[in-house]
Amino acid sequence: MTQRVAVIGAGPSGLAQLRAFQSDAAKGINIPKVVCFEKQSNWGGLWNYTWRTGVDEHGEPVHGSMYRYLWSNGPKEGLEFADYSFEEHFGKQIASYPPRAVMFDYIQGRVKKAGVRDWIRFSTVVRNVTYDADSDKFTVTVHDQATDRMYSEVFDWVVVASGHFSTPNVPEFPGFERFNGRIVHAHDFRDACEFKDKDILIVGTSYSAEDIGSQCWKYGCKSVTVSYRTAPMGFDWPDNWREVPILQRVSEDTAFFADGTSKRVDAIILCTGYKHYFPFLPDDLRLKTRNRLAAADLYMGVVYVHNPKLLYLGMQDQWFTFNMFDAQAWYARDVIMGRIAVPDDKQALMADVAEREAREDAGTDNKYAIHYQGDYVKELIALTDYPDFDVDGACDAFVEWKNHKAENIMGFRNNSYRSVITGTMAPQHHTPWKDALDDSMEAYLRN
Ligand code: FAD
Ligand code: NA7
Repeated sequence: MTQRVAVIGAGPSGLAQLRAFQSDAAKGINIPKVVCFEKQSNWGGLWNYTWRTGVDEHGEPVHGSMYRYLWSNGPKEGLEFADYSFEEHFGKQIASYPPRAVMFDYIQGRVKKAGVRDWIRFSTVVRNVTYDADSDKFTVTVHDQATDRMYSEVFDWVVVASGHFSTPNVPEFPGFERFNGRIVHAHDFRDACEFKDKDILIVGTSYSAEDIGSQCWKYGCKSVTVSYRTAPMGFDWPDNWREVPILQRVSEDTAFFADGTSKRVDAIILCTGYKHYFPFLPDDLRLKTRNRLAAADLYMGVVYVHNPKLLYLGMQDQWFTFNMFDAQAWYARDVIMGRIAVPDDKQALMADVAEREAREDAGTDNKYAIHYQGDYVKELIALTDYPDFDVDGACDAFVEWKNHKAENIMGFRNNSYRSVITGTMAPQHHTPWKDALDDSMEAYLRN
């Protein structure tokens, strides 16, 4: 009997899984029946931009957290697919921090070439997954929104690739109920022009805080105040930026901070991160982890220790993205194909997780964290036929990127790096990021 594999989600991780199986099929190897369920009407995951917030056209929570004008927040040289370079896709080398539309086009290019679109059932939400120990099979129940029909199918393996930057973590601060302006989480932020000429308060100090604040600055907000819980970001911000300690309360129009200072603000943007949230998984299958490099309960960062026929992709916090999802997907494929044996001993699986956590916890700086995740990618690709590439070179690009940010936070995207896949140096973009208000693909590729 042909084995059946369910893949939940057709974002970069789920698409990596399809491509991994297709690359075996292209060599004439018999592969399982792979069915990918995707709740959106198109692929690309977070990169499939939507203007919608709240619920989608069917009443489902909107998956998208990306906004207009988003440019890659790290150099593309750190995420390039080893089997499909930017040069192959665009016919030339392009600058290093592509806007969202350019990235989306690149992601699509590889899977169009692989011809896997008809493996995906679009507008189909996974509602429930159960595992039956007697049959050693999963039952996956889905809702096909196009026909408004629910049905169930049985699978031997389930790969969860539903992402973890879509369900916002939304803290409440005293006075929110009477604040007169807009209070919005980063998940629902779409267009920086909304905040033109406004004084904005940002809560949080990680990627969303830095980038949404920078977007609003670029598109003409009046001032940015960033409230930190642990430590300020500490960049050399423009004159109309300020970093202040944690928000304590707000009145109708003013925010009050832990150092006794206050600021009149028009809007509050909560850049307070996301929750791993799997409403379709019961207790025995549901991953519970913080957003960290060594995700809890995943052997080799992929295999669920409490049920090794359940695999998770992309659940780690991310320096590496697309190429790490690939490394994981190729590994997951080879586990499913029986080429890689997972120890039949839960203690051994949990010991692997504990070792990864301890090694992550031993780190003290970004460089350590970058190499930690780079080493993980190397560990995985050494086990499969995913094309080997210079992972240390990609780590170097990330370290350089961090240095460029420290040098000039509003100018780091003007730098370029060398591809570790093709060896070609990226050209410098024709317009500095802060002046490039038109970030369409046509405008970006004009180099
Ligand atoms: P996702 O892209 O989230 O895709 C998951 C898919 O699963 C979605 O298509 C979703 O619709 C589907 N799905 C979810 N639940 C169900 C269900 N129940 N049934 C069916 N389908 C379901 N990474 C970078 O490399 N560079 C960047 O510049 C960058 N910027 C980012 C900016 C923002 C604002 C955010 C939030 C993330 C950013 N990332 C960036 C990281 C991002 O996580 C990855 O690039 C990538 O999108 C993760 O891929 P994924 O497939 O794991 O998850
Ligand atoms: P992150 O990286 O998880 O960061 C969350 C931030 O929110 C972080 O600075 C936290 O502060 C802060 N936070 C969380 N809860 C609170 C409360 N209650 N009060 C104040 N501050 C809080 O999420 P991002 O959205 O920035 O990034 C996620 C992905 O999106 C990332 O991979 C990018 O590619 C885009 P802390 O430092 O813990 O004190």
